[in-house]
Formats: sequence, structure tokens, C-alpha cells
Amino acid sequence: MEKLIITAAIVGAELTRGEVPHLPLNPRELGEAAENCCEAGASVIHLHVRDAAGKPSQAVEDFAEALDEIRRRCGVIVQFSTGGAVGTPVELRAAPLKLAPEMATLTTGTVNFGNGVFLNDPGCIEYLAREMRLYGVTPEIECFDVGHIANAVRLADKGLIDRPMYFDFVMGVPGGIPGTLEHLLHCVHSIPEGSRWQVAGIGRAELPLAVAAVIMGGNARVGFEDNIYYSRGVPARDNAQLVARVARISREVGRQVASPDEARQLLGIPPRA
Ligand code: KMH
Ligand code: ZN
Repeated sequence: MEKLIITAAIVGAELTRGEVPHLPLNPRELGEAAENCCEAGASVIHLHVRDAAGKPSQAVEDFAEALDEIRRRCGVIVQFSTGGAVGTPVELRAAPLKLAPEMATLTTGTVNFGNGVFLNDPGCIEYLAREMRLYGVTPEIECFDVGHIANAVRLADKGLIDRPMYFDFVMGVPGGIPGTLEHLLHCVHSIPEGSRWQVAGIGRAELPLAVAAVIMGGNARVGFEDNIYYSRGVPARDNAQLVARVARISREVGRQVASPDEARQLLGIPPRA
């Protein structure tokens, strides 16, 4: 089996310090969290950023500062969020792509997101795909529901994204596909041959789906954006604790964990100078 790629989603756009007192927010905290996750086995950091007040931001300068902090500390692949927060206009979501991160997310469909709507109409998806192509950014296809897989295939057929695609099944968002093994199997069987995939289970679905990915040959995303607990009722100490557990389980069952450079090779991302 290929080595396991672990992505750490270290902050997200929804959580607050009220919910997680040790949530990394400013560039220095994001840099430290990324470095610790990288040491624990993560090869990709899924990055959202916040403004000085701790609110979700898609400002280019906020992404630039966090990117510098992370790159100064470790060689992890930095994947920008183009999802932002519910309601962020698509031009703002796309703006940080001009920094040419190695990777960024590309959600290929609309989904109810708790009480809100995470809007990704066809024009918005194509715009983000074109901007990624313009800046040489490798997309990770975010699928919050099964129809999003078919939308991604259509984008590839139109030549807007390259094959093989890298899918991330985000499972367990209220409004999206539930975080069950049956649904994961359906997603895995629905992607084109030769694609790679990852699963991001939300809340209590995080660990069982990550373990399933380890043994099925997929990849796993963990971190505060998706889940803040280590076990039932026990808050995770930090993002790295969640990463370290998946890395440990993977090695225990005989699957090695990819370094950032090994992940670049698997994902077709050019090596960093
Ligand atoms: N915050 C969610 C509404 C992404 O990062 O690309 C969207 C999200 C997806 O987190
Ligand atoms: Zn995100």
C-alpha cells in the first residue's frame, strides 16, 4: 500500500476560543501547530486563517503571514482553504490563491452546513478551478455529498482540473453525507479509477473513518476543524495529539506514514526548492 498522507485541519472557520481555549489563531500559533503536527506525522496542513480579532479571514495578507510562519518552521505542504466561512463571497475565497500555495481546496457542490448554506454553484466552482490552474495550485476536491463527485468528474472532462484527482470526502457535516462506513464505501467506489482519496470525518466520525482509510489504502484528515475531542467527553490536547494517534495506528497495522516530500510525489506536486 502507498504510504499514508495525513492532513491536519488545525483551525477551520467556525470554532471559537470559547469552545476551544487553546485553538491556534494568530500566525505564530498556526506556525507552531503546523510544526507540531508535521513532527507528529502530518504531511499536509489544511489552512484557514483569522484576522486580528480572531474572526475568519480570506485576506491575502493574513494567509501570507501564516504561510511564512509555517514555511519558516517546517516543510509541510500548505493547503489553503478556498471554502472560507459560510457566506464568504467567491472572489474573497479565491484571493489568497495569488500566493500560489502548493494546494488548495475545491468544493464541487453546494451543501447545507448546519443552519447555513455552503454555496458552490457551477460558476463559482469553475471560477475557483480556473484560478487554481492560473496560479499552478493543486486542488483537493472536497465532497460534502455524493453528487459532488460527479461534478468533479465533469470539471475534469471539461479540462478544468487534471486527472488523477485527489478527493476528500468530508463526512458528517449536518446537511451533508453522514459519516458512516457504508457511505464511505459508496464514495470510494464512485471515484474514477486511479484517483486518490482522503476522508475527513466530522466529530465522532473522525477516528473510525480515519482508521477505515488507513486499512483501505485511502488517506486521513484530522484536527480541530473537524473534531475537538480525543475520546468521548475528553477534549484533545492539541491538533498534534490527533495526528499522532492516526500515525501510530497506521504504523501498527503495517502502513508507513508519508513525509511531506513523499506526499508531494504521491500527489504530483513538484518538489520544493
Ligand atoms: N468552513 C466551511 C464552510 C474548505 O475549507 O474548503 C467550508 C470549508 C471548506 O471549510
Ligand atoms: Zn476547511
